[in-house]
Amino acid sequence: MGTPMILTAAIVGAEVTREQTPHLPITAEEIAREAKRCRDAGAAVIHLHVREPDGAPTQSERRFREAIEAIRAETDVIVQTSTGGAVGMGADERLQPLACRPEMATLNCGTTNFGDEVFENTRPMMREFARRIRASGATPELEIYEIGHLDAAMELAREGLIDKPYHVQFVLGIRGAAGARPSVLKFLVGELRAMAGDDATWAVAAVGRHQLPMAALAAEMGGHARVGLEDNIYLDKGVLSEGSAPLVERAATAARHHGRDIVDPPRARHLLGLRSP
Ligand code: KMH
Ligand code: ZN
Repeated sequence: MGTPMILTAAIVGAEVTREQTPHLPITAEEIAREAKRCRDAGAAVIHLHVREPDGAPTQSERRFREAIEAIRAETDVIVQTSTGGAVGMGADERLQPLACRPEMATLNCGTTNFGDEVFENTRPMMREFARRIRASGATPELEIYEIGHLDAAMELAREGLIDKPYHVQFVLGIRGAAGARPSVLKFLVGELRAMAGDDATWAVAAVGRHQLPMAALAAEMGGHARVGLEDNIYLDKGVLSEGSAPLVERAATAARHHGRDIVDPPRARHLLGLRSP
């Protein structure tokens, strides 16, 4: 049996539009159907954003509750709600999904360029988000877009605001931030090991055409990976992916090729040390 690998499917996001791809799920029913397809393809975690019926990104508790209930009715995946939302949303707005008591939630570990915009995550915001995520009972996933974000995350650890084991997601290839290059991932993983030893798990979420190659590299390096329409809408050059499930399937195939064992949600819960759902 190979070493376990957790696949996360980011099935909605905040930026992708129906104009870019008709395969983007928007309603709670569409989101739940896609979550089930991704689970069947090998995803253990769904990274969740939600939309208003017109497709606008929202952090509305009501929309999250609808989507989470619909997902729960379909499948047993781990739901990881976004606290990043969309660029320009305020902290309280972004934190609303925690009221739904998700099993996991993202904790963005620093301000970063995000295309031509700025995605704000000041250190006081990070502390507040860490406290609120802990109070909700969710396990944070630390979103790292740059090397300095890793230092900022470890500062949260030293301040006692996050618990071991730390779950780190390297988000690579956002325009204006660290590129999705193998050398960057290898450097970041080395730094993580130097800072946290074996007290951390890591995954990579790479953008656009880098998504599947970087997921395969993560499989080779012993990490975990996130794929899905939030970060990449193409299955092959010029070929839209019909939802996130085909991307999960590709990542799972590559991972098995590297001898990895794709884990189901119960095993992922155990590996990530989540509270009981
Ligand atoms: N939509 C991005 C600005 C997260 O989910 O925590 C932020 C994002 C990160 O997607
Ligand atoms: Zn997100």
